[in-house]
Formats: sequence, C-alpha cells, structure tokens
Amino acid sequence: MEKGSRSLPAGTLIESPEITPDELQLAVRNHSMPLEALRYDITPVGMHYLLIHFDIPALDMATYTLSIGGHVRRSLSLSLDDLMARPATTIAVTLECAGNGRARLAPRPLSQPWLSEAVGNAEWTGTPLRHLLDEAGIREGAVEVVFTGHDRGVQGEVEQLYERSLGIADAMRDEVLLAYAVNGRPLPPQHGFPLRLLVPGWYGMAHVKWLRSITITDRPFEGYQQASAYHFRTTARVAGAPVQRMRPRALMVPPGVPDFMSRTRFVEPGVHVIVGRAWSGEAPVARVEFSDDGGQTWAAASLDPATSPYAWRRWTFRWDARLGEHELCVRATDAAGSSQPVEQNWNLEGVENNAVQRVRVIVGRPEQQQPPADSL
Ligand SMILES: Nc1nc2c(c(=O)[nH]1)N[C@H]1C(S)=C(S)[C@@H](COP(=O)(O)O)O[C@H]1N2
Ligand SMILES: [Mo]
Repeated sequence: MEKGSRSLPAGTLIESPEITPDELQLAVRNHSMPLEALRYDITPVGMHYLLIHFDIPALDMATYTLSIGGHVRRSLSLSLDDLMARPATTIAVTLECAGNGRARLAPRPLSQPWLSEAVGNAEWTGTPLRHLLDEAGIREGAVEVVFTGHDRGVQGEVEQLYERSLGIADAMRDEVLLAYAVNGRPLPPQHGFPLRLLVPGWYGMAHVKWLRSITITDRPFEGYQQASAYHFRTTARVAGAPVQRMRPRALMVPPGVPDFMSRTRFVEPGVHVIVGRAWSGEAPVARVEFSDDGGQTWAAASLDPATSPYAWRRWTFRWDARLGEHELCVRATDAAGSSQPVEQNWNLEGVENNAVQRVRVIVGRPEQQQPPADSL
C-alpha cells in the first residue's frame, strides 16, 4: 500500500463509495465483531471489536504504576498488585464505538470505516474508581477527572497521549471501574493491558486503555479527544453536543448462509427464529421490532430479561420466510423513548449513527440457492 502525499486529513468528506487506502489501513488494524458472534451473550475476546488510534503500547506488569494526582489532598501511586488487592467487581458491559455506522454515510467522513458491528459485550473485572478518588481526597473546586493513556500519536495535527475526561459526578458512579481482566483473564495487549477505564453505558472513546495517570482538575479538560473530537455537529461553525452515552441499537445474526463477496443471504423457506441483541446506554431497552420489507412495516420481537444493566439483551423473532427477496431490518427503542432511525443522521464526524441494520436475503428452494463456486 503506497502512502504519502495522497493521504487526506481525517474528517475529509468522501463522495465515492470506494474505500481509500488509508481507510483500508485502519480497517485491517481495527476490526468489528462478526455478526454471527451476536449468538454469544458474552463475546469471546478475539471476536470483540477493536479500536486503537495510535500504536498498542508494550507495558510491563512488574514495573507498571498508575498515578492519581492533581487537585487532590494526597497523590497516589499504585502497582497492579495494589489495584488487584482492592475490592473487585465483575460486570458485563456492552461497548460500542461512537463511529459505528460511519461508512454508511454519504458523503462519508474519512476515519475508521465501520459498518454496523463495532460492538462487543464482555465481562470486565476491576476495582471501582470511586474508592480511589475518595482515598486521594478530591479537593474543593475540582471539576473533572482526566484519564491519560500510554499511547502517543498525532491526530488533528496535535501530538498527544490518548486522553479523555469525565465530570466528577460521572467519575464517581458505582459502575465506573479500573479494569484489569476481561472474561476472567488478564487484559490482552489490544484491549488495554494492564489497566483500562470502564464507563458502562458510554460509547467506546470514554473507556481509556493502557492507563498511565488519573488527574483531578479544577477546569474543564481541553484535550483533542475531548474538546475537538467526538461531537455531533452537521456544520463546522458550531461546537455541537459532546458524544457520551450509546444511542439504542439492535442487531441480528444474519440468517441462512452468505454469498462470499456480497454477504447476501440464502435462506430456505419456512419459519426461522431470528436471534439478535439490543442495547442502549441512555435507558433500558423497552422494545425491539423486526421488519422483512426494508422497514416499511414492523412487528414486535420478544425480548429476554436483562442480565446486567449495562449489557445487551437477547431478542428473538419467528420469521416466516416466503419465496423471494427480502430486506430484513431490526430496531430498538429504549425506555426514554428514543429509537433507531431508518435513515442515517448525517454528521461531520460520523458519530452516533444508529440507523437500522439491513440484511438482504434471498429465500428459495435449496436447489435454487447454491451460491456460485468461488476460488479462494
Ligand atoms: N488509550 C486509548 N484508549 C482508547 C482508545 C485509544 O485509541 N487509546 N480508543 C478508544 C475508542 S475510540 C474505543 S471505541 C475503545 C475500543 O475499545 P476496545 O478496543 O477494547 O474494544 O477504546 C477507547 N479507548
Ligand atoms: Mo471509538
């Protein structure tokens, strides 16, 4: 892949449906979750989506320390053993990249070109951040907590460590963890080894990996990933609303078998139980609906009980597949009343794009549905 002067800056609007070499480079480093992994309540670690802005740092567990300082009464310096000796909590948390759906926009903002499956639901183990902040003693006048990663790079022409902040009240919530294990094992390098932040309910960018320091500040943090990136705006003239909690979304395991290139599905006629998962970071999922005519008509799916307040919920729909071509769609609505649009909500960064999933299906008799022979 030749790089160099032809690279365009992130955020450039691309009219062509063709993926650029720079997007391909990001897409092979960062991967989404195969849709068939929606079958598992807990996503196997290697199938969980991955997003890394710069490079994966190489950190040594033996010498690792986390420092907590800034606007506090006493600064703390903690080894991984110190952190693991503290009270531990394990929770299932659905994580989704704020840019999920970006590649379906037209024009498309240049960045990681996600389709619809930048998501995963893992069981994270760690110690609640709140106790550590209490121990450090937040001083009068503190407004934010800044989380700094070990990974460094350049974005928006700014050299930076990956950093994000939370307001004090958000940082003090019970479910916010400093996590050192996922699905019962130490974090793998790509997911933040040895320690990452977990902010259940929020889009992925808040969950800072490879934590190096936590700084309590007496003014709002103005770092690139906080003040410039991750805002919903349709024009550069406004600041826009900061991206925070996940908008509702439902996804299905595509039924039948796929065509190798197009991923069109071949399905036998008759009743199929369509399975999927639905989540929202804003309020519990209240309803999931299914459509086999591209979103013109909808029918209620059945929703399993929630297994964790921060994890996706399984849903099923008994679909009677009739001969012909269909476009399957699913949409979630949460208890706060927000739902998924049928069309994309276009914006400059391609964030919060929770338009409904569309799956093209051809229902035929088995002898008619032989996919063409492919040579790999
Ligand atoms: N230090 C650091 N933390 C980070 C990132 C990063 O590039 N560096 N990417 C963020 C983004 S945008 C997302 S979507 C999630 C992805 O988490 P995962 O790769 O464990 O799924 O990590 C977040 N935390
Ligand atoms: Mo992300």
